[in-house]
Amino acid sequence: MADFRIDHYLNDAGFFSTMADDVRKGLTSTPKQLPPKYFYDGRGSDLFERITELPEYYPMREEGALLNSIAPGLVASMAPHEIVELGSGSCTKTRALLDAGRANGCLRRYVAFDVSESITRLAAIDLLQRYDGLDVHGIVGDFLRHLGKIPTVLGRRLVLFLGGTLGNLYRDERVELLRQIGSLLGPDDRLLVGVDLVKDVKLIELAYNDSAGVTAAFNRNMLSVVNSGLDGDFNPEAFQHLAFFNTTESRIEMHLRPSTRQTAHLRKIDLTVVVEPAETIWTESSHKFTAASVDEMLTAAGLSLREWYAAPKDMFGLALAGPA
Ligand code: AVJ
Repeated sequence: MADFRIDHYLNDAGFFSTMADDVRKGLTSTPKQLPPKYFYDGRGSDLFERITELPEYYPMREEGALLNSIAPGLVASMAPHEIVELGSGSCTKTRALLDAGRANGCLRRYVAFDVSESITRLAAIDLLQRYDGLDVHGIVGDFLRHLGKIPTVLGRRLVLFLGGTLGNLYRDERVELLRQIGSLLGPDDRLLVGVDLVKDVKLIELAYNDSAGVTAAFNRNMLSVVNSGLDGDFNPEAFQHLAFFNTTESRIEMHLRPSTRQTAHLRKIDLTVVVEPAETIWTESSHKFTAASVDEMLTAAGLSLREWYAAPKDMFGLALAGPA
């Protein structure tokens, strides 16, 4: 009988206190900012799923196609006993690897690690039904704080960090997180990281300014998340969605800009926030890479690039890394 469990490390009290600290710090600094992890409540995770289906949003499709093409070879070459996925979300792309793992007969366990409890539960139950005999272990946590909660290794391990999520972090945070992930790897274990690549700026900007307005709704939803977490009264509709490529920093920035001066009260932390039309709340940075910048970043984190896979026209990249 396959094993199934979900462990929660984001209890309400802990979630509340980190959110209280993050929001107070972010909204009292200049420029005002909020961490992108607060996009992903139930509604935000649904909106993100819808983003991945948009015609303009290429990263998910490109990564999915690339994964499908490399999965059999990758699984054959290392025959992982377990796959640990950070930021697993709905796990749909992962199925290419799970299918290959099942065909190969090596795979015993899948560990899904995500901030969203609802999506992790749904995904885990779906996988249990699809993959007879596969142990499925969900961890609801924040990968910047709870990596240590990943169960002890069961054999050869393949860690996945897909979707370009690493690009949400800044250089020092990326290197630090990669270093921590590296500490979960034995000599024969591997890490597969998905990164969006530098390309024509118009294509990148379109992916974050879709014509159906889903990305705008996703961006504004962060204010609803803050409202419900901290008993606030932001009016999300009063904010305009802004997304542009910052060439110097090689990243998409998403912001919320009020059309008129907005005053919000966050009662649970007794904070009044005034946002002027001349300023924004910076909600996300999504860094774009090159093969060379990925190689350099892995090396800085004590890892080494073992294989580089790129989608046609360098639309997206997957880096397979191992301990240096
Ligand atoms: C989940 C961080 C990879 O940066 O493309 C999508 C999030 N934000 N549209 C990305 C996102 C707006 C996404 N990542």
